[in-house]
Amino acid sequence: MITIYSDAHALHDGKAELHDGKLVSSFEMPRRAELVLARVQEVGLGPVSPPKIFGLDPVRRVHAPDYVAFLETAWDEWVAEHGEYDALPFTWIGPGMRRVVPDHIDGKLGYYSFDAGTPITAGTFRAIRSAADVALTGAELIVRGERVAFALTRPPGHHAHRACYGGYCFFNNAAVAAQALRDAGADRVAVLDIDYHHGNGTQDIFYSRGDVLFASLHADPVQEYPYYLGFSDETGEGAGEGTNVNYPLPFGTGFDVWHAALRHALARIATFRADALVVSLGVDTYKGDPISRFRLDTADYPVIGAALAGAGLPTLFVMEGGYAVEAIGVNAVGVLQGFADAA
Ligand code: SP5
Ligand code: ZN
Repeated sequence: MITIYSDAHALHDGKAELHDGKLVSSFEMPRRAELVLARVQEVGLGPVSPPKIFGLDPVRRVHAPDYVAFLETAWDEWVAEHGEYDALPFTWIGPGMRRVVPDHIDGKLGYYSFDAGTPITAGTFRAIRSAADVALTGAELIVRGERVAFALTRPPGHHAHRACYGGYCFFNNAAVAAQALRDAGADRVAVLDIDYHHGNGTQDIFYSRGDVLFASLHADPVQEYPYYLGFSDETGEGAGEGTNVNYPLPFGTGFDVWHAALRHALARIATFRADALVVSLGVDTYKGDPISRFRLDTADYPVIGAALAGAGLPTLFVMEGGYAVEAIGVNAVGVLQGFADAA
C-alpha cells in the first residue's frame, strides 16, 4: 500500500486551544503525523511518496472561493492587527444576527469558523494546501487502478464545511478526494467516517447529493463535540435523501457495539453500489485518547481494517483525528495492515 506524505504539514503548528475553559497546548500537533509515518516505515507497509501539486481548483470544488481566499490571507491580516501569535476567533454569529462578511479580521475569523480550538498560524495555509494535495494524490492512485492508498493528511479535514473551519480542520481533505474521484468518472462514491467525532463538514458538503453517500460512526452529539450535527435522523435532503447515515454512540462504547455499527454501515454502502470508498480514518476512538470517551483497544484496529477490505472497493484512507500521540502510529497503521492482510 502506497502512503502519500509531505512534511509541509509541520508548517501548521498551533500553540493553544480553548479547552475546558482554559487555553491549553494544542492536542493536534505535527508529531502525530510524524509518528504515523514512522510506524508505516517500521512495519514496511509499502512505499512512501510525496504529493503532486494540484493547486486550489479541486479544493474549490467543495469549498467556497471566498472561504479559500480568506484562509489564504487570514494570517497576514491577523499579524497586521495583533502581531505574530496564533489567530483564534472569540465571537460567532448567533441566531437573529446577520451573515455579512466583516472587514475586521476578528469578525472574519468568527464568520468563517465554529470553534476556538483551531488556531491559524504562520504556515497554516501552506500546510492545508499540501494536505489537500496529499489527498488528491491518493485519489489519483485509486483512479489509476490501485486497490488501496493511504493519504497521511495533517491537519485533519472532516469538520471543515464548505465555508467554515473548526475542529482542527480547514480544508476537508476527504471531501476534496471524494469529489476528485467523482470528477474522474466514479459514478458513486461512499465516504465512511470512523473518527470518534461526527464528520459534520463532510456531511454538510454532500447532504443534498445522491452521488456521494456519507456514513459516520461517532460519539452521540447530545454528549460530545461537535454537538450540533450528527444525529440519526439526518438522512440527507433533496437528491441526497437517504444517502446520509449517522451512527451516534454513547460515551464508553466498546468494540462489540462499535463493530456492529460498522457492519451496518458497510451493508448500507454495499446497497449504494459505490464505485470507490473514502475512509476518514480517525483513531481517537482509542481507549487512551485524551479528549475522547470510547473504549477501542489496539488489537481492534486490524479487525476494522479487515472489515473495510471486505467491502471489496477501491479504498482511499484519509487521516483524521487521534490524540493519544504515542499510540497513534500503531493504531492507524493497524487498520491499514488489517486491510492489506485481508485484501
Ligand atoms: C479531527 C478531530 O478529531 N477533531 C477533534 C476536535 C475536537 N475539539 C474539541 C474537543 C472537545 C473535547 N472536550 C473534552 C472534554 C473533556 N473534559
Ligand atoms: Zn476526532
